[in-house]
Amino acid sequence: MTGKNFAATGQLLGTVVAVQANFYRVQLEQEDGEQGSRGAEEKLDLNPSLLLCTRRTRLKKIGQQVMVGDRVVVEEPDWAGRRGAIAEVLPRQSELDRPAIANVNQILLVFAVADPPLEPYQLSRFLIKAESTDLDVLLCLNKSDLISPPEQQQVSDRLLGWGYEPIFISVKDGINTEQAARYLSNKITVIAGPSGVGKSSLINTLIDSAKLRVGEVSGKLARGRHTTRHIELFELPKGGLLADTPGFNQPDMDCIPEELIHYFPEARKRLAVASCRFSDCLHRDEPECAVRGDWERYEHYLEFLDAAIAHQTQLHEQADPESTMKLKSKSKGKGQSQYEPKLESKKYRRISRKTQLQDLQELYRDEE
Ligand SMILES: Nc1nc2c(ncn2[C@@H]2O[C@H](COP(=O)(O)OP(=O)(O)O)[C@@H](O)[C@H]2O)c(=O)[nH]1
Ligand SMILES: [Mg+2]
Ligand SMILES: [Zn+2]
Repeated sequence: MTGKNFAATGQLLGTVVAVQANFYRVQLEQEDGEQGSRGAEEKLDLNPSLLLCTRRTRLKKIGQQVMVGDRVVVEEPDWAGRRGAIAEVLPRQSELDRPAIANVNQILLVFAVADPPLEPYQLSRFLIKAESTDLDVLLCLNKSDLISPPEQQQVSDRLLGWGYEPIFISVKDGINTEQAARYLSNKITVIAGPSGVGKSSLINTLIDSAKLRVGEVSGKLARGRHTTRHIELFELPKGGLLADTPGFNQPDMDCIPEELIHYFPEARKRLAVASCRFSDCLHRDEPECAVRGDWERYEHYLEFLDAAIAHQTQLHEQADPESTMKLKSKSKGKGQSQYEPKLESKKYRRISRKTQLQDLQELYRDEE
């Protein structure tokens, strides 16, 4: 237990909750090993267990980065000036890329049932992106005050078919927000979803000190590709940390094409009881495929697969712009292994030639 470590070694342990230039804000752990939880009326700036820290030169020399979410050992605390130095970064349990946060336990996806309207395709994209992180995915549907109970039931049934059990909440009317909060305690959670669905409102309800601006279109301004986004973890009153992600608005389909299928719970269910004839099946028009079939999001799968393949192909072309030429002139003499990236994208291309059939299938579907 952390409390014992604290007593035995005299080490100060904490979690990096924000990075500002070369400074790290570190929330120290209480002696019982829990994150500090204090009265809601106490502002974060007055929090005595929050230290502004630098990174020890030794860490810089070994190239040890410090991320938001990292658990760190703090040395030489200056309690009056509330300063310290990060001497060590504990091994990470997980590492998210965008947003860059370590040790995240789960993703809380927030959508609204109305205003903005619930867009199945957009929701699907966010779900796939969330699933691709390998973290637990929690789905909250906000603004439930705007729809009737039968409408809510309809949405619920539909998403159950996708393999999800959403929590319907209303931040405005305080419906189920306590229930949602219980899922967050003592975990690091990243909140994601399109703008306007009530993410900032939810965070403000859960954490008084957060005071995020509601109705702010921060997403639009912060979406620029090279803008570094400020990431901050907010401490939940009952323990646990929560991060907003203004930059998570339009998830890219940058996953590995073969892995995409595993991000669909419906397909996972099918693959648990049957296998495709070919181990490298992409579940399009291959014979004896266990996945292809009559499930709602199969169309989404096909579209996302095309996007993922396009992304992969582009990556390989960037890595080796003259690959087509090289492959032609050298493939006779030398071993093929060095052209693997090229061959891989060629593999996808060969399959995607069959998209004609797929286009037909889509036409049929459109006509139905
Ligand atoms: N009707 C209704 N409106 C809400 C609810 N929660 C938030 N809103 C409104 O939705 C708008 C966007 O909220 P905001 O928290 O800024 O969304 P964000 O962009 O996801 O952070 C604001 O005008 C909020 O007042 C809710 O439960 N019901
Ligand atoms: Mg917001
Ligand atoms: Zn298959």
